[in-house]
Amino acid sequence: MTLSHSSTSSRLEAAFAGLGAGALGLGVAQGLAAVFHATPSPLIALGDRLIDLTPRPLKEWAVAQFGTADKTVLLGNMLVVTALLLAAVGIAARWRRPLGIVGFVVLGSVDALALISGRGGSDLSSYVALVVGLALGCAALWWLIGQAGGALVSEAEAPPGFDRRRFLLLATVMGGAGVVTGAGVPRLVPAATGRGGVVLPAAADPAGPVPRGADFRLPGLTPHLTPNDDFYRIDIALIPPRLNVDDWKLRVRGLVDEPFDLTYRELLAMPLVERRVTIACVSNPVAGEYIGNATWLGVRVSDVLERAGVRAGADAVQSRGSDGITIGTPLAALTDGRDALLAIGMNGQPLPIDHGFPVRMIVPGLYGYVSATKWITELEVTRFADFSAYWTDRGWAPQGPIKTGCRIDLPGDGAQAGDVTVAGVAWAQHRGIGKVEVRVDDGPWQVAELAAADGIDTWRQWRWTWPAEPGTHRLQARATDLAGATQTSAVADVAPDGATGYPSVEVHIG
Ligand SMILES: Nc1nc2c(c(=O)[nH]1)N[C@H]1C(S)=C(S)[C@@H](COP(=O)(O)O)O[C@H]1N2
Ligand SMILES: [Mo]
Repeated sequence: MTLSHSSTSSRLEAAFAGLGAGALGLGVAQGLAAVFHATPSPLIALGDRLIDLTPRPLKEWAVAQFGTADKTVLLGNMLVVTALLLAAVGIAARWRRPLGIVGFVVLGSVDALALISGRGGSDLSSYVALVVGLALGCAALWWLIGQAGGALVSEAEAPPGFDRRRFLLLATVMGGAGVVTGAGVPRLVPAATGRGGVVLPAAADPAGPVPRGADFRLPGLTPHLTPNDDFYRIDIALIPPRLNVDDWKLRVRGLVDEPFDLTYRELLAMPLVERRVTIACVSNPVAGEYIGNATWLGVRVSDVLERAGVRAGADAVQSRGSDGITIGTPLAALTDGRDALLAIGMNGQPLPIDHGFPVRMIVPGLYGYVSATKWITELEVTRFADFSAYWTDRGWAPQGPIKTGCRIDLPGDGAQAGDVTVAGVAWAQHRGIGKVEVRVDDGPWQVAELAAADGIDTWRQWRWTWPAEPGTHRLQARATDLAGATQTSAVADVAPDGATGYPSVEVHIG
């Protein structure tokens, strides 16, 4: 007796074979890349290229739709499309086995192209991981299809002894092994060599306690210090690079007398400074959430530059992150006495991986895209005329001082007529906040009470008691810096150098 086998179900088995063998190859490639510390890994190389090639309107739409989850959405879509392609290769292999190999090699070549054209060049070990994964995937597919004998190839008859369930199980185990390797190994690697082993030395120059009265501690009002887990994350890395401190070094080069490499251990041996600094993203819309305040521990960038000896004629530092980004910062902002840091600590913890472990730059007064390089690997002293940084190539301004701004956090929903607390935060990094005013329904500006100042590099809370009447009202606020300059009312979009306009909220008083 022969088992009759419909062509649709054998197509399904072939799809499973492509999926299982492909997932095995891809997973092993990802796992190997993690073991080699290869950047980028084959999958990330592809994601990075997709991010770089996304036109700005589509990117802005994605950020508006998904916020900082945009990368998770992209990764999910990539995985679904990849799975469909692998299944299609399986179906092709059902017809002619060599076609399966051709299919996998084509997919591997697309990935190799992503590695070749990648942001900062790719490690040799990235290619090795890709080739090993590809070879394994091809071998696995060849073997699997062979296991089915003619069952997948001829439409009518399965060979004696073909066990359909066993076949599907084999494909599933293969795919499962790939997923476990690809997702699991990268998580194990840094645990051995990375962040868990770091003990932060004490600061030679500590930040001191937050001044009394800097935080009104009102429920619903943004706290003065942003906990690490609540801190916004913005970067071009599909998955944050997992660097380890033993391999990390900072190359200091360019227009300097003596280029040198700095290891993590050497960095920690330099004088450590601790400062509270509020950083913000140029993509933060008026009243947006892409701003946060933390205590940073690190070494002054100027100490590192001094050791190299900056030559005359330089006006910029181009830094690189291991995700391939390049960031251009005015040399003056790194050497004019403000606390520009190569930070290793955030709120008493080693930098979280999402926020740049092991080392990032923090510069008071500048938007992140021109200053806050995470996973930093290089400082190149140069001239603005001689390079163009990642975001400058995409239409953003080469220089990005943070614009004075503020946000209204309170009142929330459900306020009742009577005395209502209106409160929020205001910032003018490295100039300091001198005044915040509020107005109701385009009435006269009312001066708000300011919380105690915590230096000029952090935001400042403010509050105002509003004798509120029932109905719907519009509240607006505006901030003025210590030099007396008030934020502009002119409405501007985030591109090319930061949004402006007064924050405005509508509130319903019961
Ligand atoms: N390596 C790297 N560093 C980076 C970026 C990036 O994409 N890659 N983005 C910058 C931008 S645009 C901002 S706003 C800040 C955000 O820092 P955070 O994610 O720690 O809040 O990091 C900056 N540093
Ligand atoms: Mo940013």
